[in-house]
Amino acid sequence: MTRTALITGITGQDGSYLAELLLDEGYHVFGMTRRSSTGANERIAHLRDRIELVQGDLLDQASLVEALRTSRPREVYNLAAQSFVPTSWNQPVLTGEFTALGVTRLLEAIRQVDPGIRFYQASSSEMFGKVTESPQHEGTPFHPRSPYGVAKAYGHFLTVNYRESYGIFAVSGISFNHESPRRGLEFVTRKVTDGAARISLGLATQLQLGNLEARRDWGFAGDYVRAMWLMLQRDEPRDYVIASGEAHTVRELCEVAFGHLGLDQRDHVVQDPSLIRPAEVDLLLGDSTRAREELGWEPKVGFEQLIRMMVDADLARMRGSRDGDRPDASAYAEPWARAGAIG
Ligand code: G4F
Repeated sequence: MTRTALITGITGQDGSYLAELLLDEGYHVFGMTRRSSTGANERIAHLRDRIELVQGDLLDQASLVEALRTSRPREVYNLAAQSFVPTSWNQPVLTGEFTALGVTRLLEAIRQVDPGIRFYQASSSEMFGKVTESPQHEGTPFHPRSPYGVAKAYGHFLTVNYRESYGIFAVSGISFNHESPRRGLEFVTRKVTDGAARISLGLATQLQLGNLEARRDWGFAGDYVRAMWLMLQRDEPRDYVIASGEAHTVRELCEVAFGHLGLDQRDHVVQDPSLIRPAEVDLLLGDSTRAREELGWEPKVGFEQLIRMMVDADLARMRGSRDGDRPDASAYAEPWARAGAIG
């Protein structure tokens, strides 16, 4: 029998990779989109005739019930959120509505329509925030440093609570930063790879960044969606950290990106104090031993390979390349990033 999945946030980076994976696994894939996000479908344009879109909004309970009734999924992946950390200081209430209460609305809709649905919540390493130990694992205490991190912690605990209260197969995947050529331009990896490509083509001379000493555990989004899927195939629901296990500074990221183009980042990167966050997360480094042992998951793309892939994709996009062997490079213009899209 064909399995059916519903993905919220399908127009985002992770949603598009997950949709590809589920289609490859033979799923009937539904994607939930908000009315306002229907204009930003670049990442799923190549899948449009293989997936079904249903309208729904994490702010609107009735629309979630309707989306579930229409799609009748066996699995629901909640990848939608207000996911850009700096925006969460400017729009803390809206961030809470989407990223925290949206989880309650969706789980309540599941309870109402079909409590047998398996539910994946996209939790975040931002919940660890001001870390108390390194590397961080499933038992590491949370100390979120932004309204976004606080909202994600709520979503995480609510997922655990619905599992414990109602016996729903609900799991939380605590993903560390994951990137790709489909990453929005506001996130630091893509900002750097796009900036380096621009500079190498003579389209710009400088790149303004904030904290160059922040350290992150960066992996490839295509690897991380596989872990999400594997979590819902287990006999028992359990939460997992998804991480590469390597941390690098933003400065190192710049060195790899600019170095790949034969440039020295010191000639181009400029620190802009206005980009420093009110409260920074200095270091995130994940321990994904549980996922590796119980899910048999491991990342395939390493840090330098990932950054070089992103630089090459940005370069190809700017050159107007339509290389068939670089599917990510040609398809993406920039509007969703500039618009600060949800999801
Ligand atoms: O790329 P970032 O904006 O990602 P951040 O804040 O770590 O959050 C991302 O990862 C989380 C998982 O841990 C997700 F939950 C979340 O949704 C998102 O995907 O910033 C990374 C680091 C920060 O320390 C930031 O201060 O890079 C530093 N940084 C330095 N200059 C910058 C910049 N970040 C951005 N976005 N832009 C800069 O110019």
